[in-house]
Amino acid sequence: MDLDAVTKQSALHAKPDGLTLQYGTAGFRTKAEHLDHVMFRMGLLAVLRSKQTKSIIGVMVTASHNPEEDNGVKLVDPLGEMLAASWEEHATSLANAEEQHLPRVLVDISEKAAVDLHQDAFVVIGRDTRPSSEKLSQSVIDGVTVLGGQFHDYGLLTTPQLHYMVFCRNSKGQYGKATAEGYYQKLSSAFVELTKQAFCSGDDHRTLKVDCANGIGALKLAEMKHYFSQGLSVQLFNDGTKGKLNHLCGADFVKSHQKPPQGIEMKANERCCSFDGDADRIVYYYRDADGRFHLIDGDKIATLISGFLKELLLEIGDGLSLGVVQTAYANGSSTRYLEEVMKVPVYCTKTGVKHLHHKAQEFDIGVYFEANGHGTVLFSKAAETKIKQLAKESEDEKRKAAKMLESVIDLFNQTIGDAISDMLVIEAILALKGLTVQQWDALYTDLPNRQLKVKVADRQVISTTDAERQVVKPPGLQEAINDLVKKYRLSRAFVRPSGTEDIVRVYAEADSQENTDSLAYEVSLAVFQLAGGIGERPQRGF
Ligand code: NG1
Ligand code: ZN
Repeated sequence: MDLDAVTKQSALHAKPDGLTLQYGTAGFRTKAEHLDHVMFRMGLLAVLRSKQTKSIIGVMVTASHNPEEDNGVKLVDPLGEMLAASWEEHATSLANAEEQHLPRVLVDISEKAAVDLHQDAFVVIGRDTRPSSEKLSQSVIDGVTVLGGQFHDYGLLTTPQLHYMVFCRNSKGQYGKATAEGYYQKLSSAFVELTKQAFCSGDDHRTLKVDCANGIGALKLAEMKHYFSQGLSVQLFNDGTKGKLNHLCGADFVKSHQKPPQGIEMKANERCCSFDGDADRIVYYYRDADGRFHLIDGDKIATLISGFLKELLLEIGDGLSLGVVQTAYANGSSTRYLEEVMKVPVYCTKTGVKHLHHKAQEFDIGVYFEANGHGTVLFSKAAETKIKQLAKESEDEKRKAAKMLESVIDLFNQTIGDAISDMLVIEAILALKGLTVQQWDALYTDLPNRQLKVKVADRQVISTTDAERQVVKPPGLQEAINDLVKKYRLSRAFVRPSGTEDIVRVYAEADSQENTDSLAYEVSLAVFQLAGGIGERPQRGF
């Protein structure tokens, strides 16, 4: 390592004094103007990680569903997964090192992680459409090159596309071709194959309106839609030509406000969906004949997909295990429906896809979705081999099911939740089963629910257990929540410190929206009083 060169270059990407950041569930994320040094340093770190794993590493510049002024950065590990937990600590210490300590911290990390500094390094870089992203990704490149790493800059990509590129390159093309075209071809040919047998009842089934959150999803879907135009026609809204990224639109807005985005025309019973700013989340929705808005969130997506997979697994009858992984934010009705009606085992993990992903890997087929629409399906190597074998050899009905499963494997981006691949899987299932959006929605009725935020002086005063469903600290808070929950029917509430914002999140559900809102308000007040609330007291009414 040429530490003198690092010091010199680093001065051009100097760290503002006193700023400390944490590599959290979504990497580093804050206002774009505070991120230049972090980007440079993540370029350095990516080189070390690449040398250590003797593989290609990805760096994605995005702040996903957060406001346009924010930005962020995440590293992608060799198989397209999120950065290993032990390296999150290295990321944090490197990002927070004062200028003069930077060389020492680099040496420390190399020693601790036994990095072979003579190894070559290669880093691939992608970015979203934020105005700040281009410059910030240049800072990543500066970091990569000063440590002698090679790189390929893909420019604009969705987050899942970058994960795909990393995996393709490290699997030497076995997973697919590491180009945008390779991605489009892989997904759309699996979609076309899967929907071959669909009974198409008129145009209604085959058009979908997509709110692209004024983000990267619009550019990529516009490029891709010609590849599957026979099976599905997508109409893009909020394509970034006018509006601001994630502003009054996108999956996060629709899910948290439980209302349609601006900038999309919705006729009664039309199927619509929203992506988030980097296209790794998706939610569906429609307006009924009475004008009422219906949200179909990640829980109902997981239900549709796991129901379909369960049927195919019964058909092939090979004893492959299927499990669904959710978080505490999953609507209680979805958990009940999955367990009691569909008889699918359901597990709850902490918030953050890395936890869900990890748990899902315990099954032959693991379906995981956060309620906010971030999720995918993972197939174990053993399941994949078995399915591919059955698709070749077994008798007719079995073979048909195995072939469909084979397409599903290709259609899901196996590395991370991907709005585009989720969308294509959902559209294929709806077409194959001849389901309308209303019929899908009617699988179960969501319990009314509400999410609120409370500002506290230090959100770390709250600690939780039982996959974040119970508070252990501060004393008295869980008892207070228990007493409030007892006042309502079908009720549930929990609180946890956010991993991405400086707030505490409150979640409540109950038998009516009015009761849910009261419960959410009362729990917020308990948090404010018992966990050091600051600023304005929570108010009743929304
Ligand atoms: P935090 O801020 O820790 O609640 C949010 C989402 C997560 C996940 C991360 C990463 C909710 C309630 N929380 O985390 O599910 O998506 O952002 O983007 O939706
Ligand atoms: Zn996202």
